[in-house]
Amino acid sequence: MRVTDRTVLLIAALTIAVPVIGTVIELPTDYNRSSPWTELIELGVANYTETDCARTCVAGELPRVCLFTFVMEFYAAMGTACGNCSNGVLEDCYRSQCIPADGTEREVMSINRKIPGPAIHVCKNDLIVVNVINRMAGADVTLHWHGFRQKHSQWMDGVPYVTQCPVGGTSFRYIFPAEDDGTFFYHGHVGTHRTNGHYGALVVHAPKSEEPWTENLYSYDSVNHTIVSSDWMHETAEMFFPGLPSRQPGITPTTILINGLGRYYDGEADVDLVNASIPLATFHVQKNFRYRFRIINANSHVCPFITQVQNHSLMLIATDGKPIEPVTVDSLIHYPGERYDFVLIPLVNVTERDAFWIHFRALGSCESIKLDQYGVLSYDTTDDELGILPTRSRPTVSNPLPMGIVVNDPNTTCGANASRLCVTDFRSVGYDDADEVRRILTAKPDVNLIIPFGFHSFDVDTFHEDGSYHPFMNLGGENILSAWMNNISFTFPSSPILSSYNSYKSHGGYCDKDNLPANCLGNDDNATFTPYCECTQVVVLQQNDIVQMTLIDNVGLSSLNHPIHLHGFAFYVMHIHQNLTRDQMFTVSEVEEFLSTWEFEESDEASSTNMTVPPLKDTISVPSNGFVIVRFKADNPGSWLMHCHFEWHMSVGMMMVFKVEGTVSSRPPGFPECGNFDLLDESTAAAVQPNKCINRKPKIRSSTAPNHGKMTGV
Ligand SMILES: *[C@@H]1O[C@H](CO)[C@@H](O)[C@H](O)[C@H]1NC(C)=O
Ligand SMILES: *[C@@H]1O[C@H](CO)[C@@H](O)[C@H](O)[C@H]1NC(C)=O
Ligand SMILES: *[C@@H]1O[C@H](CO)[C@@H](O)[C@H](O)[C@H]1NC(C)=O
Ligand SMILES: *[C@@H]1O[C@H](CO)[C@@H](O)[C@H](O)[C@H]1NC(C)=O
Ligand SMILES: *[C@@H]1O[C@H](CO)[C@@H](O)[C@H](O)[C@H]1NC(C)=O
Ligand SMILES: *[C@@H]1O[C@H](CO)[C@@H](O)[C@H](O)[C@H]1NC(C)=O
Ligand SMILES: *[C@@H]1O[C@H](CO)[C@@H](O)[C@H](O)[C@H]1NC(C)=O
Ligand SMILES: *[C@@H]1O[C@H](CO)[C@@H](O)[C@H](O)[C@H]1NC(C)=O
Ligand SMILES: *[C@@H]1O[C@H](CO)[C@@H](O)[C@H](O)[C@H]1NC(C)=O
Ligand SMILES: *[C@@H]1O[C@H](CO)[C@@H](O)[C@H](O)[C@H]1NC(C)=O
Ligand SMILES: *[C@@H]1O[C@H](CO)[C@@H](O)[C@H](O)[C@H]1NC(C)=O
Ligand SMILES: *[C@@H]1O[C@H](CO)[C@@H](O)[C@H](O)[C@H]1NC(C)=O
Ligand SMILES: [Cu+2]
Repeated sequence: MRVTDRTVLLIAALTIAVPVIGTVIELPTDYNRSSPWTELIELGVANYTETDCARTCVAGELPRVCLFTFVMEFYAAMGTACGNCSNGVLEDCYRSQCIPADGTEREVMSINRKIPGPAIHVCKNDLIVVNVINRMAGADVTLHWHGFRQKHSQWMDGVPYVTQCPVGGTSFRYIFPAEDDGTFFYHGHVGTHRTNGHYGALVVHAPKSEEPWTENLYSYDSVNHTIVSSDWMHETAEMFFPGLPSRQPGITPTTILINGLGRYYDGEADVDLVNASIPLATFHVQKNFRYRFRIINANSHVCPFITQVQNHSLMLIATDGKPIEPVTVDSLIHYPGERYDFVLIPLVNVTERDAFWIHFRALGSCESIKLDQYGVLSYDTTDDELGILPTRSRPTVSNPLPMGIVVNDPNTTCGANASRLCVTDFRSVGYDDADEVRRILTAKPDVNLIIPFGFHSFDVDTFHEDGSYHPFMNLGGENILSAWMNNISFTFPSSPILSSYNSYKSHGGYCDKDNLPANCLGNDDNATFTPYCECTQVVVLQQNDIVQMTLIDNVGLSSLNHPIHLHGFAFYVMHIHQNLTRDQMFTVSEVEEFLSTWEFEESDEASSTNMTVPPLKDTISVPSNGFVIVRFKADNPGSWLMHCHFEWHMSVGMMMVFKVEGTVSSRPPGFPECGNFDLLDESTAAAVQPNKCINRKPKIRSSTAPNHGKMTGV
């Protein structure tokens, strides 16, 4: 980079600093990413509980060991640590063990007595070490590092029974390198723990000089400008899993939290329901500077959020951690599991200590319950100034900010309206090997997967036949649903697929749509009558296959866009298809017909050095009744889950696993094992077949288009 006075000034201003106290442990640049524990033992890392890593990243600097200790507990929001927080003493709400949430006392699952859990900020190539200590009696845990591909650490993906055994009343040390920079997050991957508070920010910063944009887009990338949104309930999520028939509306959030803070509003009447004076998430900026914000959607429920900053435009520069050509918008709609980075376009002439509302609204099926929340953007103030509230008029659900240019409007046909953008309107920047990218985008795929997903609606009488124990959620009344991909509702095996694949396989432990267990036979593409099928769906991919995958929403509801998340990879989003006038799902054969003539369109000017490269994402919202085409190269051997990121849908089987052949990094020494025990079965514990259903051949009537009535929380 050419150094001018201006860049010197900007570099000087650039900080991701938190106070540098405590321990710094550096690693050789060429540490072995596949088995770093040898080096860690030599460095005496086990002697420490945490080290400092949040810093301004500098090219050529030695990577560090970033050590965290996460203690997981059952704990209380608005508990004794909160002092007089409920009486308006704001400082008390910020006490280190106080979880104010929305001011309502409830039991939560916490990490280090915080919600969100401690934020992890590291530099690219650092080694992240998280010692998880589970103090929650009766609850297994794992942590997933959402968006990390774990290419040299496949064992550390944190999916129970896919990459590891869940952690009971013990501890587990996650060790993995930060190979890609970008905005990620971590969250519990067992049960509905994420909904109860097990999530937090995970950001890998890169040296400014290694950023892919030709222009200098911003001056500050602060740890204090990370926005983690979540949906919150006043009872533990387990209260609603599988669900209570008398609770209407079904399974639905009560409050929106921003960085764990929010007021419990009645959005319709626009009144504060607890008067707890909970502080709002506040973001401080200085006039005339540009700030990089990172927004993480950690929601569990089905409602997307729209985020708007009063009077400000947002220049989007990355999605799911991957850089894009900047696109300036006014409203950003985001789904669970997605991340967006934006540069806040500053106003030229704000008044002294001006402040603006940041407005979050829940859309989709939450529109009827009028759910919204606020953050504050504050000019010329410092991080220790509490209780700043804008004096400007506050946007509300019924009187929101103008929409302007919107990303991810669920009511649009992609490409049809210049003020309604889809992620397919974004362009990747910063790829290394142009020829390889072109091949992934345009070659005839080695594997062409067409994967419908949907719900299975049970009839109450057959559902409750003796000996029948199907996993389900109850959305209120007699609305009993399970979920599937490829018509198969996923069940976890009893020991991790990554370590037990061969022994399970030899006992017929896995299934796919061409190899179904006996209780699933009769399965076909008949959209109106599909027998319910439950097994461990594992689709095998050869190493380096170019995979084209088309995900079809066969749920059959309007305004419910499922965010599908793939572990282990980022995929190119090639095409998003939705026909709003059709109001009917696409069948597999219709999609096959579409694909037979569809081709990815390169721009005319494209050359091997200047291509139209679609965005890389790991979570894609599939429009209701539509489909999405993605492509990726299966260059990461391992066992990788793909699932809907709505917590309840995943919990009832909207999941499947890709087993990518090839050599996985060596199994960490002492890696824990688990499995069934059956004294009377000759096969070993690990080989106990998950598909041996005890229920009789099902006589279940089903429909892929269940009647939801007016239920909110699908
Ligand atoms: C972030 O905020 C904290 C107070 O909440 C403050 O101590 C710290 O200096 C801030 N960091 C930066 C980089 O502004
Ligand atoms: C790194 O560790 C892996 C696993 O133990 C080993 O196979 C590989 O040879 C090591 N690489 C180097 C460069 O030492
Ligand atoms: C770690 O602690 C052990 C036991 O106290 C000690 O023997 C060892 O020297 C320590 N290692 C380092 C690198 O500090
Ligand atoms: C709350 O405030 C009152 C009055 O200032 C004080 O007496 C009391 O000790 C405080 N309680 C806590 C838990 O800090
Ligand atoms: C909150 O305060 C307002 C105004 O002081 C009052 O009308 C309302 O009843 C209070 N709400 C609760 C839940 O205490
Ligand atoms: C903010 O937006 C409102 C409504 O569009 C407008 O009236 C006002 O002038 C704007 N203020 C600033 C400082 O841009
Ligand atoms: C900035 O100030 C000028 C002069 O006072 C005014 O005309 C203009 O509308 C202001 N811009 C905004 C965005 O408020
Ligand atoms: C989408 O359309 C529905 C039905 O007209 C409407 O209720 C909803 O508000 C729209 N959503 C958005 C984000 O505009
Ligand atoms: C684009 O969508 C917006 C909002 O729905 C609408 O007001 C506008 O007319 C549309 N423009 C075109 C060209 O269809
Ligand atoms: C689909 O299911 C219906 C209802 O049971 C049945 O009549 C029809 O023959 C099935 N179609 C196929 C192709 O299996
Ligand atoms: C959308 O669906 C309608 C009704 O089925 C059909 O007439 C129309 O051709 C479709 N449009 C596109 C672009 O496929
Ligand atoms: C690359 O393509 C864009 C349009 O897609 C064009 O504006 C630009 O000039 C091209 N750059 C080069 C170096 O060819
Ligand atoms: Cu879903």
